[in-house]
Amino acid sequence: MTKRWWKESVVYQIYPRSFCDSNGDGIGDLNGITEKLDYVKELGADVIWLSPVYQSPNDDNGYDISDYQAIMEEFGTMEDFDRMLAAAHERGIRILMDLVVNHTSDEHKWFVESRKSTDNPYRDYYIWRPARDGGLPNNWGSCFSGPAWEYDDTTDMYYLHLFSKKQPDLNWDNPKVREDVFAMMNWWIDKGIDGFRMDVISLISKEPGLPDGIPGLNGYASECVSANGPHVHEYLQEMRQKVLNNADTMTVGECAGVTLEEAKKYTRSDEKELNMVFQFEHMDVDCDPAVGSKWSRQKMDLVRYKEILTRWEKGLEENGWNSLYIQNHDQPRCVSRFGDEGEYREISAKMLATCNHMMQGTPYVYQGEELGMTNAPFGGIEDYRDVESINAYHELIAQGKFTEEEMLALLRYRSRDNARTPMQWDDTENAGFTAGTPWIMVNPNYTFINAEEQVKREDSVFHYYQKLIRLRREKEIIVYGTYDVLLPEDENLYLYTRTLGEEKLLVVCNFSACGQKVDIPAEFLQGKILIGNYSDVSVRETAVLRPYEAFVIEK
Ligand code: TEU
Ligand code: CA
Repeated sequence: MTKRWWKESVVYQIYPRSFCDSNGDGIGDLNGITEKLDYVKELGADVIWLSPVYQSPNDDNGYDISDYQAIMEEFGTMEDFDRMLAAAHERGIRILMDLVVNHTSDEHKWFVESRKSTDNPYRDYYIWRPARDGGLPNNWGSCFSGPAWEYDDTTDMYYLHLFSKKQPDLNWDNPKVREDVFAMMNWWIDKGIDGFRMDVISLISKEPGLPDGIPGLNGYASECVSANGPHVHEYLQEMRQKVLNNADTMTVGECAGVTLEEAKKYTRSDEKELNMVFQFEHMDVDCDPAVGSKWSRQKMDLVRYKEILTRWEKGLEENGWNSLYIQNHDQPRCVSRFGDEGEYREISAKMLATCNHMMQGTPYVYQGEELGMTNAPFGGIEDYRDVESINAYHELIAQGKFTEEEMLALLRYRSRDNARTPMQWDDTENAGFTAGTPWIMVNPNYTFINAEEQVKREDSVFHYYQKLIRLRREKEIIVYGTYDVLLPEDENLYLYTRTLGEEKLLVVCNFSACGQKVDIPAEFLQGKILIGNYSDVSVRETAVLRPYEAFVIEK
C-alpha cells in the first residue's frame, strides 16, 4: 500500500451559494468562504472541495459554466478567489476545484459558435444529430426530466444534453475539445490549486451510434446509459499525462454508473488516471427497487448498505482507493434519511459519522453534516430552487406517476435542495448566513442547530467530527488498515474491524432506534475505547447497545 497525502486527508465540501454571504445580497460568496477558513481549520479538514465558482447563468447552480476562467459575478472576483486560495494555503488547507467538463453552459462561447452553422469551426465541440424517423435521435433522457435532446431550428438538428437543456454535452471524441479543456485545467494548476473533483467524468465518452438505452420511470433512458464509455480511460490517461502530473494533484472522479470493476481502472495504483472515485451504489439503499428511481422511498436496507460498502472496501484494498461519503450537495441530509431527526438526532449523526470515518478511504464532510443539519420543511414547489426537483415535479405529475401531494412528499425527503439550505452559523436571523434575503429558505431549526453553539459545546456533533478527524491523523491503522465486516446479515448492526500488523480496531454501530444485544469478540474485551457517542461506554462480553450507539475499541 503506497502512502500518499491524499489518502491521509479529510475533505470538506463547500457549496459556495449556501455557505456564507459576505455582502448581504443573500448569496454565499468567496469572501464569505475566506472569513470561515478558520472554522474549517478548527474542524481539522486539510482539503476543501469547492463546488463550481466559475461564470455561469446558474441554470444548475454553477454546474453550467459559460467561462471556465472567470469567476461568477455573484461569488465575487478573481482577486477574491486568489485571496481565498492564499488564505487557505496559509492554513495548510488545499483547494480542489470542481471540474465540470462533460458539458458547458449553452451560453459558453464554444456553444454560441457551434449552434451558428453546420460548418462553424466549433460545430463538433458538441454532439449534434438529425431527427430519427421524424423524432428524437434516440431514447436517452435528461437527468433533469424530459429527453436528452433539444431541437435547434437554426440548423434543423438536435443537440445532446444529459442534464438541463442549458447544459449541452461536449464532444470528447474531438481532440480540440480535449486540448482546450486541458489548457484550461493547466491554467488553474498554474494558479496554484491542488486538484479537481471531476463532475460526471464517467459520462464523457459516448457509445458510437448513441444506441437506445433501457427506459426508466419517465420513459427515457437515464444519463448512466453513457457511463464508462469506450474511450473514457484513454481520455483520462491523456489528462493525467498532459495536466495532472504537472503538480502534486489530488483527483476524485464523480462516476455516475461506475461499477467496482470499472473503478479499478479509474483508480489504478499505477496512478495513470484518478486517485479515487465517488460511486453511488450505497446512495439508493433507501429507494424502492420496485420503482427504480430516486423518486421513491423505503426504510434504509442496512444489509444491502453493508454488502455494498464491504464489496468496495475489499475490492479496492489492493488496487485503488475509496472515497468515503454519506452526504453531498446532491443528496438529502444523511441524518434525515439514515439516522433520526428527533430525540436521537445528535447521537445518530455521530453514529453515521463513526461508521463512515473509520473505514479505509478518504472521508468527505459536506458543509453542515458536521453539525447534524437536517432536511428542511419545504412547503409548495415555490420553495424549491433545484432544476432537478422542479422539472421532476412537473414531469412526473403531468405523466400521472404521482399526485402533487405524493410528489411534494418525495421532494421533502429526497430533493437536493435539502442539502442546499444555508449553512447554519448561529442563532441570529437567517442563521448568520446573510444580512439580506437568502436565495433559498433557511431551515428554521437553526435556532438550536448552529456552528456557534456547537463549537462551544464539548459533546456536540462538531466536536465529535473533530475527534474522528484527529484520530485519523494519529492512527495509521485508520488510514491503511484492512477492513473486515462482522455479522453481515444483521439488519440493525454494522460491525467491522480494521487490522494493521498486530494492531486491531473494532467498530460497532447500531443503526436502529432500539436497544440491540451484541456479542463483543473476546479479543476486544480488555481494549481501549477510542471514541463513542455515549459518554459512558463500557464493554462487556454481551453488550446491550443503546439506540444509535457507536463506539470504536482498540485491541
Ligand atoms: O451530479 C451528477 C449526477 O451524478 C447526478 O446524476 C446525480 O446523481 C443526481 O443529480 C442525484 O439526484 C453532478 C453534480 O454533482 C450535480 O450537482 C449536477 O447537477 C450534475 O452533475 C450536472 O453537472
Ligand atoms: Ca454574497
